[in-house]
Amino acid sequence: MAISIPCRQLFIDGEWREPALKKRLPVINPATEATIGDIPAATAEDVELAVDAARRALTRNKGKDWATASGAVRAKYMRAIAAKITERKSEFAKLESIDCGKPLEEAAWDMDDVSGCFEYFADLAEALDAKQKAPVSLPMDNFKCYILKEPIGVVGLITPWNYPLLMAIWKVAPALAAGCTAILKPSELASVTCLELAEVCREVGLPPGVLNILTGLGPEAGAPLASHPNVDKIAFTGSTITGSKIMTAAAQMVKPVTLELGGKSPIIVFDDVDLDKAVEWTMFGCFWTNGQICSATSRLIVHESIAAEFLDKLVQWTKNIKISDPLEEGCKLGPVVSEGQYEKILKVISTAKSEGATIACGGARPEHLKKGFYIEPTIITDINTSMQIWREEVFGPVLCVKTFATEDEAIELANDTHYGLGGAVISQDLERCDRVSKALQAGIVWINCSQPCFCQAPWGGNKRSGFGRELGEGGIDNYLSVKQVTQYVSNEQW
Ligand code: TXE
Repeated sequence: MAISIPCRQLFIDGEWREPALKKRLPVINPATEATIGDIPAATAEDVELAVDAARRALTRNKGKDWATASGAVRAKYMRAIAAKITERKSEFAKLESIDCGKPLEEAAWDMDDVSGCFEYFADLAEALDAKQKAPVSLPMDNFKCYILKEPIGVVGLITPWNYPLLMAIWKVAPALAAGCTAILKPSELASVTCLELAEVCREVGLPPGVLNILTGLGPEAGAPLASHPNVDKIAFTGSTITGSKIMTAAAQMVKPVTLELGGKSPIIVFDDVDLDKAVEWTMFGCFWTNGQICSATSRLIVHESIAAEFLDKLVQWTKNIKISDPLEEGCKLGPVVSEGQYEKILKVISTAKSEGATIACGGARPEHLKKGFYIEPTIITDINTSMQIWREEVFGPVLCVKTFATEDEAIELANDTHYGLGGAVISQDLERCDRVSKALQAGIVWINCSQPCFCQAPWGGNKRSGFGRELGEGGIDNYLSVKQVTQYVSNEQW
């Protein structure tokens, strides 16, 4: 049966709007390479309208605007959105799956996380009511001081394609909870579920302009948003190179940014591990979502005394991963998102081969799949640390392996990277895990696992993986500004 997607327009000021230039972009199912629909392509003119709408929603009528509505009111809308997404979970999951190639089962878990994230930040929106005004104790009696936490204003949210709806919600939910109004610009490679989110916002009656959704290309729709003088903050997840462009644009306006960028995260496996469990987490850490995760632990650093046995098992199990159309029952690995990514990944693998690395398994298109952007899960050994495959983010199902002899050597290898997003350590010695966790230069460290993520815990990286932390209680602070109010309370002349 032919699969198609709903035909939508841009979502501006609570209404569907045709893009100013009437341009549309094809939606390609990466599993079949078939065009299954199209999405509107916004340009600077549409950005202008969306920013205006967001500004009006922020400051519309006294008492009726989003910024000064109570957190409890905002939470009510957010919970309604979460409930609708839960209600339409299987439809959303299917759309996500055909749009970005994610196995249907994984897409369904993402939808649970989407609703969970909205609910979590709805709770924080309510809690904000009690914390919005907080006294500060001063050393002088004739002054009183308090701080006000206020929404930053209109925010631009630019997101990637690997978790299309979830990455959007990581930004939309805290922004709305804080009382900001927003313009979301999802990735042109996977925007379908974000446009469905717009429909949900209409259904629950979210006030017009509070959330505007502009699909389109980065340079045409993302760049004018990042540099817009009336956008008060930009939050971005994506590549380091685009992150740097966005930061440059924001710098012109001295506009705050939070950046969650690429990674090349290590997983260190010590010699005291339960082999089966360690192999499972290693596979999960790198092949989950086809390795298209910013925090994928794509550099395996394994103790030399267990390396041969560990690798043997890892290769055998990896060969058994079911690769198929993501909608097929039991699929564990679908296609990568696009032809561009497919070609980029195969090129990096072929460069590694020509530089002398060994492909222990994978490295090519699976023979049984003639169409679609499929790449076998790939394990690469005989690596030296100057190789591109070891140093650069691949963003595909490619695991690089090196061995180590001592704990210090493992840490040195792990930290020898420009990135600093994630890291994992696998060992039964918890004191060692604790030591290694402290030594790793990363924003997220997993002990005896890799990749589990909870919206209650802060997320973000160091070095060229960006800065700022999303999620967790502090996640809402990304969208709040702090105002100091100091009052002179004495009758004496100052
Ligand atoms: O990313 P981009 P792409 C990495 C991964 C991947 C590479 C390229 O290594 O291979 O990036 O993917 C918007 N001004 N990650 O090209 O360009 C764009 O439209 C404003 C890691 O898809 O970073 C999209 O909405 N916006 C990553 C968003 O930026 C611009 C997830 C991300 O796209 C813009 C995705 C511009 N000039 C890719 N140019 C992660 N950290 O999770 C593009 N965009």
